[in-house]
Amino acid sequence: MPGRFISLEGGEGAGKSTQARALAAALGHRGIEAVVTREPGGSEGAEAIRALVLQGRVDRWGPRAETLMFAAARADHVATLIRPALAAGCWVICDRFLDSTRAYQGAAEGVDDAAILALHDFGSQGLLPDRTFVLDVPVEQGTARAIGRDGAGTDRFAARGAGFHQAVARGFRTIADREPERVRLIDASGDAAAVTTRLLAELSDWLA
Ligand code: T5A
Repeated sequence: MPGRFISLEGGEGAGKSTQARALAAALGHRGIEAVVTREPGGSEGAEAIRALVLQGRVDRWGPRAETLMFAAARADHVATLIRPALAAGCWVICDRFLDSTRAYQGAAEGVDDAAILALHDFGSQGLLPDRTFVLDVPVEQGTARAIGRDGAGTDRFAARGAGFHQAVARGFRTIADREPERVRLIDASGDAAAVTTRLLAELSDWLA
């Protein structure tokens, strides 16, 4: 049986990495092997692009160049890690995927959603997660969590102002509103264990 593909999305500090690990552990207890991976990155080629796109001055790249780099990184990640893992029957939990490009480069930076989807069709043959969780926390709370983790060190996106991050959050909510079959908005406030419980409840149809 092919595996299930889950993506975790949301703004900075929403708790995606924390929940990806917790979900994999909870699935492991149920006898389900889950591979945890991330974007940008997750494969050797995509990790090389990650360094290019996240480091340096905020204005190092424009939104179109960023969109192309994220799509290229994703194409490599999908071909070399995600599809083979799913074909081997593993579940894949991906910390960010296509919807991050739609929210950051699309909603917040003005790149056309149809163009982002067309690039995804070309680069990754349109692979979509079976289920996507958007972890929703107020921007200030997410920023505080990220600062608690990173201190002053940030990447090119985290360094942008509150207005940018509010636009990203609206972008994610719009995707969740428009694609309810795939995308579920999850309250990611409160302690991490409570958020994991909410996520597992949203997977109960697959775990019964
Ligand atoms: N990007 C990415 C794009 O612009 N377009 C794209 O297509 C893609 C794929 C990637 C950057 O690239 C941009 C978006 C990003 O800006 P990254 O380094 O991979 O950056 O990091 P992010 O994915 O941004 O990770 P975040 O900083 O958003 O953090 P997470 O993973 O959401 O949060 P996490 O789990 O690390 O938690 C942060 C801190 O909060 C604590 C954790 O212990 C940690 O210290 N925490 C909680 N504290 C209290 N209550 C909870 N419930 C908590 N959950 C976690």
